[in-house]
Amino acid sequence: MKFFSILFSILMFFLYYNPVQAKPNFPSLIPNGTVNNCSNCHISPYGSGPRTPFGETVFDNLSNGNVRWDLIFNIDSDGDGFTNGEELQDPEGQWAFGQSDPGNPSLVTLPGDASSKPTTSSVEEEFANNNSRIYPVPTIGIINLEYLSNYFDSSRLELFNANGNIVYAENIDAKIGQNKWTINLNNYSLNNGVYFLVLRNKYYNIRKRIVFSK
Ligand SMILES: [Ca+2]
Repeated sequence: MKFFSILFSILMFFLYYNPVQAKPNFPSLIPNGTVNNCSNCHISPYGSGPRTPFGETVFDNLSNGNVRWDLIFNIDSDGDGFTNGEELQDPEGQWAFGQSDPGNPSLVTLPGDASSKPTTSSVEEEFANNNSRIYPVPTIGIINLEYLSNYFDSSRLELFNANGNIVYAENIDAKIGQNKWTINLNNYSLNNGVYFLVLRNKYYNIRKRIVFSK
């Protein structure tokens, strides 16, 4: 009889113990948290046990049962070169608990695992270059660069002459989605000729040829 009693207890334990449900609210406390659920904060995908570096960051920034996302979005917990916000598709930390998930869930990576990080591959570079255009060519002065970006990031816009010297440079913020920049070449006392406009950030480089003819 005692045997059955113990067996019953064990059955009840497994019936009601669901490690994923043990912390039902945690994934919803960070943007796109349900994409990778417990793996964001724990080494074990079932939650509990040792925390990932991001899990430690979260644990250190809990307030009344909520995660202070505003304090941790700009930290790179796992040291892979990308902030927690960049990995969870909210690079500017604008998301708040209760809002729908930001950005593109299919691009979410693990903020607590340095081997999981956003794509900086030739695929991303090809995407950026295939989804960008420069016009008009040739130009008498005004030049427009339009491009589609999968990521928010600070970028460097540089104009090179045919000899490879930088004749103009500017730091800009690329946003997720369509971007457009306009430059008036007449403001920089340039000679007629061929120039190259390069936009680069840590995800991709876009390189476009310009013909300037006043
Ligand atoms: Ca990171």
